[in-house]
Amino acid sequence: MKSYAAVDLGASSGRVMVGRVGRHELELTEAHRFPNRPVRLPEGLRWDVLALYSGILDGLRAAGTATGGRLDSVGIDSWAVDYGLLDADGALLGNPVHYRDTRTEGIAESVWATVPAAELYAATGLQYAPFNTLYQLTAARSCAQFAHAKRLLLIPDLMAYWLTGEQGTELTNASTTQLVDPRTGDWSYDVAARLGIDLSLFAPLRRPGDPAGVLRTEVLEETGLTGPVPVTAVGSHDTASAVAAVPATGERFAYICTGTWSLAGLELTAPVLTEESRAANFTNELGLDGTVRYLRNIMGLWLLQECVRAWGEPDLGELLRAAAVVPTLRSVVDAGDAAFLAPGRMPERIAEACRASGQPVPETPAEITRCILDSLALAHRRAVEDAQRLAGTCADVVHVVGGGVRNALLCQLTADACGLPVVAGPTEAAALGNVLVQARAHELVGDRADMRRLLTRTQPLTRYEPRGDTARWRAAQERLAAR
Ligand code: LFR
Repeated sequence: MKSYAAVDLGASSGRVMVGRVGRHELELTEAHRFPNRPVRLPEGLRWDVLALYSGILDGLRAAGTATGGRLDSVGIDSWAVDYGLLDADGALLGNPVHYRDTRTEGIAESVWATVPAAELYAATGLQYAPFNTLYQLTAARSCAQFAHAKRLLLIPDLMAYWLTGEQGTELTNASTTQLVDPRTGDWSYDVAARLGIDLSLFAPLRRPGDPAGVLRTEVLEETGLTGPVPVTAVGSHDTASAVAAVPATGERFAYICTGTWSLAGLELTAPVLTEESRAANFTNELGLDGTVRYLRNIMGLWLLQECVRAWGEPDLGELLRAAAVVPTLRSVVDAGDAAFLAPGRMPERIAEACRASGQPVPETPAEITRCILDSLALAHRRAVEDAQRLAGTCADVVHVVGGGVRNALLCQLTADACGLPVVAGPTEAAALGNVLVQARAHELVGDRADMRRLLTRTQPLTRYEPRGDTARWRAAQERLAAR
């Protein structure tokens, strides 16, 4: 058995997990979990990357305690699109900007004046989201800091740089910048040139499985680990790692990676770059082995997390039990609406959206929670259906992975809405995908199908059969579209 550390940074917490892998074994345990608290500064919403880095060091120390100081490798994944800028000495210039910061408002229009949105989609296959790195970079260009920037490292690559001293740009995450051509897996040189973006800001591309340096001596001292400890590039976009850990047994599956976001779609072998796909705002992000993660971003459990925060953190189990007995589909909101992106006042914003669309206004926390879960299930249905239509494929099963696996009501409603069985699990999909890519680099597992077989054999999964017929969900979808 070999031991791998998976560093998995999410929008609200980070964790270091230890994966023990053998030819027929896969065990995952949590070594350390730490909060990820964005900070609101006068200049805007920022990530506290030093706290994250400290959390990683604490986590590696804890991982070492669990494995007798030996790790066969370390892999890092995180949310996408955000980055740190380095100066000519390799020092970080300022605090990385949070993708929920408002600095990109109105920026997309200025980009589209140079490269029309349709051309941008045909070249990069990326959904429109205000936070795509391309728009962030366009907004950043007028800042004093940017004049001193010599290098841009995406968040997992920044952490890897601090751990190893080596710089690289991991491809699955690079594909979320909107500067990569999903057909070639290389930069979109034409888009970058037309928009005046200097691609030499980025370190050379590396792919999941590539070596990414070894832990620096100081890191070994701080963590008590015995060197050398290699760092391996994984699918450093958390969603790429999570999709790699979807325990599918065949080809005809859809997936929903749940957590702060719901990322719902298909694994394809080639991008879908049609105008219809652009209009439906589907994205073509890159996955393992040249696959395409053809999916739509849905606001996800963020909607509930923000409400729970506003309500002073009530007991979640009780809240979900109360929500389960609220009638289905009383009122729904568009869970894909970017109007819900920014933090704050979420219960009020949801109530306002229901009022504005002439539906019953949910009032109690249970009613609002039910409105959110019904809305998510409906958005899941729409995404799974649209993805199949746009890609011309068929799914027989929906795999739900990530934090939402723990939410049985959401899983059942998703099965009901999609009219397909849902297989829920694993919860820690991103960390498992991260570990499996490291194990594959050491030839402990074979291809993607082999990785998935190992997951199916070792991870607890729950199956939800669809209840009732989907007509009421279809009707709710039509009502929402008509508003
Ligand atoms: C999920 C995720 C999504 C990405 C969003 C912002 O954690 O990585 O895939 O669209 O965060 O980076």
